[in-house]
Amino acid sequence: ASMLKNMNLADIMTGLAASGKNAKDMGAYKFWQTQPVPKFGEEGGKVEDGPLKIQKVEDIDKEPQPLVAGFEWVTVDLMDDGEMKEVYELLNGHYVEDDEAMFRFNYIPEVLRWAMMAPGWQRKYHIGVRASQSRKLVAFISAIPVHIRVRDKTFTSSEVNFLCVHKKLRGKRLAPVLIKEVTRVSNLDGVWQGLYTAGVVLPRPVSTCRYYHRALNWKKLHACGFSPLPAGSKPEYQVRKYALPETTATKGLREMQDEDVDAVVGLLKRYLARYDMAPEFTAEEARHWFLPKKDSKQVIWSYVVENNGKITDFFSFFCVESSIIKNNDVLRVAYLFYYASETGLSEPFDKPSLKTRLNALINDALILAKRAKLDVFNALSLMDNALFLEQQKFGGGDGQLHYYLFNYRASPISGGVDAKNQL
Ligand code: MYA
Repeated sequence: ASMLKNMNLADIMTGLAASGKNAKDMGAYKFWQTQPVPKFGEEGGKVEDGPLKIQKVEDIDKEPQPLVAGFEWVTVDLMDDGEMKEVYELLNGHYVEDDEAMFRFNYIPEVLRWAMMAPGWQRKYHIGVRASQSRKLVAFISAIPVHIRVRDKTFTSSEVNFLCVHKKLRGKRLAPVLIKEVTRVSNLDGVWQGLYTAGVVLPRPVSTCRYYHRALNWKKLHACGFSPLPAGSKPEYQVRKYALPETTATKGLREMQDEDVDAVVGLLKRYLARYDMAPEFTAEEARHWFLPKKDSKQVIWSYVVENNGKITDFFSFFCVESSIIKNNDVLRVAYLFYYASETGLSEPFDKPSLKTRLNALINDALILAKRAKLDVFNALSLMDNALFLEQQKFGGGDGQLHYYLFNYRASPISGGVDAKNQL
């Protein structure tokens, strides 16, 4: 998880945008240097991909580490509206902010349910810490199981997200205790690998992506401080620059439905095979991640292109709000999720055709996101996004998203990573 906004020109010029501004020496990572993760300054050259540390379930502690006096472990019941609200409120007040504390993620219960109750979820992975006296929820960490492929090897891994410590308890080394607890629970289930993202630099990213933003509602983005007015430009010019047509252009484009699930899974599997690292979806998982729930606030939008009865293309985006801290309003932010196109699978591979096709699809995605009243469309520098970011008027953001694997050594990953983990 990482919170970013459009970068000012000043930062580009001073090089503030360059990677590694948060990096420390390995010795300064008092916790992370004890964990089975690759270290900075280690190896290079060819190594075989695989686990760093092999353990047995019988050797794993049956009980959590004790917490400092006054606090206790709980598992949170996200089926219970009251407990869901407690997680929502902890994150709404204390989760990820941008560097200047202008925005903070606002993960509404519908999004939290989508993200943490995916197929295979178990309550024991919704780990909280409560103050014993007041019963207040003061810290949280979660995981869901994912099947992740790194080159030719696929393994189950715990995708860890929503690590959060109340602002008043920061800097007390509670985060390492939470991380060890989610590791222990995973290990007892025979899961030995982890997958996670963070805006901060830790030992050692498998891949680093940059966020790009495409304004849909430039006036609002400017008013709340997200998008600066470029030097020498006028607001009317920016509004005109980001204007979009009312209707989509791709022939055969329609909302994805339940009966498309198998075709989408097949198309995605073949398309994602192009990348070094990607998730593998079962039909059940694809149904969960891509089909909107019609009975609650919409979180996910998915579309397919059908021509002559065949699904040739697919794209999806989800919405996570961010609170605008100064005025109690929210930004509705679209995040490009997975996509796939037969055009990218033609033999021989025809990059100009894929570029044309992706530009058409993403332009339609922008139109649909605007129609859904979303304010900005985010995409990362992963998958084939380089083919459309510039043409679709995305601009670089002011930070990065680092992808990490726990207990897995992988030689450098190029291209695609798990777009889901940007949540
Ligand atoms: S990323 C989103 C993280 N959340 C936020 O940024 C919300 C706002 N911030 C906070 O709530 C706190 O500042 C947090 C740290 C909780 C982040 N990932 O307790 P401390 C290391 C991993 O004194 P606090 C997400 O959710 C830091 O380098 N480690 O610090 C994915 C230092 O270690 P070292 C982090 O500020 C999470 C230690 O913690 C992160 O009070 C994936 C300091 O602890 C971070 N984002 O609390 C977790 N930030 O001394 C890993 C700081 O070594 C999962 N630290 O430098 C690993 C896989 C586990 C499963 C394995 C299965 C087998």
